[in-house]
Amino acid sequence: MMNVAKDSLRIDQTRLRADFEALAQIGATRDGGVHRPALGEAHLAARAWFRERAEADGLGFRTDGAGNHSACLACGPPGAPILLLGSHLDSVPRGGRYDGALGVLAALEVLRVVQETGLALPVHLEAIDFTDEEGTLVGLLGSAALAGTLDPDELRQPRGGREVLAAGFARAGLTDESVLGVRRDPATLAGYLELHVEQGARLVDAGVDVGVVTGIVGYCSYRLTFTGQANHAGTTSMAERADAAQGACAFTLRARELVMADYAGGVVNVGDMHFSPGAYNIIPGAVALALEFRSPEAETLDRLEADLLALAREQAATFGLGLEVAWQGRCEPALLDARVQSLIAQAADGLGLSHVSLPSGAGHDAQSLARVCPAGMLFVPSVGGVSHSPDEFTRWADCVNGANVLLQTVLRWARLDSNANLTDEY
Ligand code: HGY
Ligand code: MN
Ligand code: MN
Repeated sequence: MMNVAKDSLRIDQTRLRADFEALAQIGATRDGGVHRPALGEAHLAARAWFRERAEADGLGFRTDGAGNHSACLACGPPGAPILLLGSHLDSVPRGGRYDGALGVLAALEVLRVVQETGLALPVHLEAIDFTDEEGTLVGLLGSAALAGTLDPDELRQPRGGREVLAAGFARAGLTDESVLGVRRDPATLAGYLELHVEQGARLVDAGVDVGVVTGIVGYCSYRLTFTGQANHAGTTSMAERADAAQGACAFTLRARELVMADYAGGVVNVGDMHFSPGAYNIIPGAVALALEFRSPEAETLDRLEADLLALAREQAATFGLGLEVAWQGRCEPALLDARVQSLIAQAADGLGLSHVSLPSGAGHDAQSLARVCPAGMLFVPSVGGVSHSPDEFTRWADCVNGANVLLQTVLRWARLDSNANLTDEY
């Protein structure tokens, strides 16, 4: 097929829409979102649906010891490297229907278009759904395992709790050993591409169709437990209290001040706080909080980590409290391959779509893959910039644009040379 014919190839948007609507019913919440935390029943049901679709479409299917699920198309010569396309089907608790799902479904659609047009490429294609991108358990679990960068300590003290992890592994038939054993030889990977909703408002505010992602933020998680003394809320004078809530809440407020004052481009979040014993009339003896902070640079992430832990110790001392600090994982920031960015931009140009280069403040599986192969990502606009919420919304025309850019980027990548090797002539 001539390149000009390939340039005219488009995804089947009716088929993609049918998949999108069907998938959104799995784990659907009444307010229009989805609740599919990693390796929970709804997530496993979504994976079963994905497998059914792949096999019904005549595609190959594979899964691995980390539970990653893939539709496969052997469209290259024997022994050809694999160009991975994908994202994740798990969601945050009570999240949106686009985050991750669009990328997996668009990847599946690209394989179907290549399959039905009978295109022979220098690479095989694989549409992958990575396990636990969202960090209900660990964060980027499946992609880090595949890249061989998963830290075993993150399975020993996962941010979602060891019990939750073990229950999820049991449901999915996984073990720590099976997860740690799935590393792919980078020589077998031509590269990785991911379509994702922006989860921010830059594209929609600028009226731009496509974001070409330049880099992805790094993030680190801690569980901090401020410990005081549970006591009677009525008979204990204010001066003699060892009130764990005071330390936890003062830390939360001052962490925000610190980052806003000293870390432009950094963010901090306390996403959960648990008081114990937890009653109106008991001074909290302990308060555990879930701390996450992010920066686009690894060195800045290190400094932010040191500053936040020092602040926690300071607030504990101020209120006469103990402090337990539990590291819960870290995902390194990543720059995405400039040559892949160029292919994405060319594909958008070829489709008459406007595009802009921008960094990602959200974490993505592409940051795992970027450690071992050329990786690229493209965004489509999020209306109102909302995400990790049932109100997450992307216009269907933008979803179709994103899937077509993904398809055209694959076709451009595949015509580079006989092995789809990226050259530096971009
Ligand atoms: O949390 C994130 O940044 C991503 O959505 N997992
Ligand atoms: Mn995502
Ligand atoms: Mn997400």
